Amino acid sequence: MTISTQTLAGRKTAQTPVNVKTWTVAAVAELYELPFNDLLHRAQVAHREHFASGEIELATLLSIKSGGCPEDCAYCPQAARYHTGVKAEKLLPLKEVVAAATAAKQNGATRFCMGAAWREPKARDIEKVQAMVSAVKALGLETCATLGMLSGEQARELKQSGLDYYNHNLDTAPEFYSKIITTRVYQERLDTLGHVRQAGIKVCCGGIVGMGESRLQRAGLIAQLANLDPYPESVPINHLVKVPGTPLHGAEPLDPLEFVRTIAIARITMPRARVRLSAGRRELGEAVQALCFLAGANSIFYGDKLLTTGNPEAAADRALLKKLGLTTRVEGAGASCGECSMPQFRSAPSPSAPTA
Ligand code: SAM
Ligand code: DTB
Ligand code: SF4
Repeated sequence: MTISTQTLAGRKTAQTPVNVKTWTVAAVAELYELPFNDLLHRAQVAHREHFASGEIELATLLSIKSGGCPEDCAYCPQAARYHTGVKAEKLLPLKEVVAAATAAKQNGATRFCMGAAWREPKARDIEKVQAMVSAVKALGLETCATLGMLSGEQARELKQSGLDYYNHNLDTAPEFYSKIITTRVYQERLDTLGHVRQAGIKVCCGGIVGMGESRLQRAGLIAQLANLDPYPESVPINHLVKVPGTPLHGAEPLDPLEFVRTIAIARITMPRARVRLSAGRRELGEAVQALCFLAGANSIFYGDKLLTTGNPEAAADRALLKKLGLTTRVEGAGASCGECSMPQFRSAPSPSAPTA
């Protein structure tokens, strides 16, 4: 367990988090019951203690292998068994990945996430992804991959090639999980997270809200994440994107303020984590996203596409960040300014920058 001892004006740097307490589901559920303003105030205090509150990380996603997945995740447009119009493609060639990462960097992203629609990668896949990770890292970007379940050996191989983060979500509470996925069990997800952590790769782990789960089950997901020891460095909170053809296409709408509450509770329970406002931003609109930033979200996927679904246009995101007076992380993975230990920031990328 790593504990950051560096402080600056009372702020700790955002390093590998440490669990200072265990969260019961009941304690998380109590946070959901707080008056909205009190909840957001607590989230703001937690956020400002550990981060510059107006600083947002821009990460760009690329689907390096789309569609044809054998799994049955009820939300996912890439599962072969659902008729969603997503075609099964081969792994992208290295040069296409490098071109996309180069464009992402030019557009102001500092983190590049490569996603593959696999249950788990094969040995030959890992070799190819290793080459992609090394090449993206050489551009000066932080690297992240999400490839499905990993063995300990595969995690170590990815670490050797320079992988900074591995994204593998718990997705929902253990009690609700079997309603969403039957082709792999919760424990297999925890095992992969253990392999990633053991290999020394930073953990990016979160879930999806709005799949028909109860508030208590949302609390159950957050408690699971917050009790990982240490809790993840990076926590994507996805709002379900309802894709025609998937079993969850007709899911009941979620009150957007319940989504904001979930962001705030992720911030309070995992104060040093980068809380990522992930899928579903197009549907949330500007006002709800602004509330999410107020609630402690400090990372977004930036670029016109997520993996297979849409994301706000990069120009619209730049305009939103500017309107809210938010700044973005500069290149150089957590680089400090030289005079202090806080990471460097800049104004929202220039509107004249090319779009992704
Ligand atoms: N196949 C790998 C896996 O499942 O771990 C990696 C890719 S998978 C698309 C990554 C994550 O995207 C999922 O765990 C889920 O949380 C999120 N996701 C997928 N489809 C989504 C949707 N329709 N709405 C919101 N989040 C979604
Ligand atoms: C995560 O939690 N959300 C991102 C990232 N990790 C890989 C993926 C969202 C996918 C949304 C559906 C799609 O575009 O296919
Ligand atoms: Fe496959 Fe991942 Fe989609 Fe599940 S979420 S169907 S494992 S691509």
